[in-house]
Amino acid sequence: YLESHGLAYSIMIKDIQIYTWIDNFATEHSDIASKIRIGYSFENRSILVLKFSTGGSQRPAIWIDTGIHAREWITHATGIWTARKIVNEYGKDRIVTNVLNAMDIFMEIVSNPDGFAFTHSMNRLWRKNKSSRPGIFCIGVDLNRNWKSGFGGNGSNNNPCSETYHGPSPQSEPEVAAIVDFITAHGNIKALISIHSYSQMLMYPYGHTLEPVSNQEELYSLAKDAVQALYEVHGMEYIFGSISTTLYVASGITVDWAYDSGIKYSFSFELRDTGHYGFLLPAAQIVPTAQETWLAIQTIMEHTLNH
Ligand code: ING
Ligand code: ZN
Repeated sequence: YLESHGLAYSIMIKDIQIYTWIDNFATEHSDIASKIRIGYSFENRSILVLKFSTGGSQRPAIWIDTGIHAREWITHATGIWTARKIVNEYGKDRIVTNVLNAMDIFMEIVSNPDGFAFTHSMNRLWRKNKSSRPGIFCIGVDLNRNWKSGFGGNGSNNNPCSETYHGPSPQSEPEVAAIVDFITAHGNIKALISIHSYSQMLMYPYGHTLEPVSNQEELYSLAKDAVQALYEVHGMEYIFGSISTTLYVASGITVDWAYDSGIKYSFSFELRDTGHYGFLLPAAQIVPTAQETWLAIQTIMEHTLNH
C-alpha cells in the first residue's frame, strides 16, 4: 500500500505540465530568475513563485499573481509570456531595466494549482480551490473571497456550494495563507497586481465597500494611463475604477487585503474578452492579450518605481 501510495503521490505532484516550464525557466535564467516554494496546496502541490532580481536584499518589490481562479487560463498564459518578457527585456527596455536595477519582481503563475489541475482533468470551468472539510458536502473555497479584509461581507457567500464561498475563516486556505505569509515576511512589497479574466477591466480597491481609498485619485489616474497604454497596442478597450463601483461589491479579496496591509499600489485586471468566448478564449488571442497587458503592467511598475 505504501509503495503504491508513494507512487500515486509522486505522479500527483508532477501532474501539472506548467511546473516543468517553471523549473526549466528558472534553470535557464538563473542569472536573474529563481524559483521559491512558498507553501503547499490543499492537495500537496508546491506553491511556486518566480523571483526576478539583479541583486540586493529585501529590495522593494512588485508582486504579480495569476491563476487564483483555475478556469481563467488566459491569466496563466499571460504570466508565462510576461516572465519571458522580463528576462528578455532586462538590459534592453528602459523601464524593465530601471525597475530591476532597483526592485525585485515576484510572480506566482499558478496560484491555485489544485484547481488548475482539475480544469485539465475533470472540469474546464472549475473556479475555486479543491479543499474539503468533514461534514461539508461541497468542495472548494473561492480564493478571491478568503482574505481578511472585509471577510464574509457582501459579495461573498457562506454556502460551501457557492462559487463565491469565502471559507470557514480568513486565510483558511493554504493557497491564500502562503501568499499572506510570504508578503508579510517580505515586508517591502510596493505594488501588487492580481490577474483575473474575463471582462477587460483594470481595478483597484476597495471591493468590499463603496468607500474610496485614501490615494484613490492617484490610483484612478494611474489606471487611466495604464489602460490607455494597453489600448494603443491592439485597440482593446478596458474600463477602470474601484472594484465596488466598476464591477460589484466583493468582500475578502486579494487587493483589499494588500491595500490594507500597506501596499498602496494594488490592482486587479480582468483580461480579455468581454464575454464572447469568456473563459474559453482562443489560443490565437494569448499573445495579443499578453502584449497589451504588458504595457499596462509596465505603466504600473514605472509609477511604483518613481513614487
Ligand atoms: N471576477 C472577480 C471575482 O472574483 C473581481 C471579480 C476581480 C473581484 C478582482 C474582486 C477583485 O468575482 C472573476 N472573473 O474572477
Ligand atoms: Zn477570477
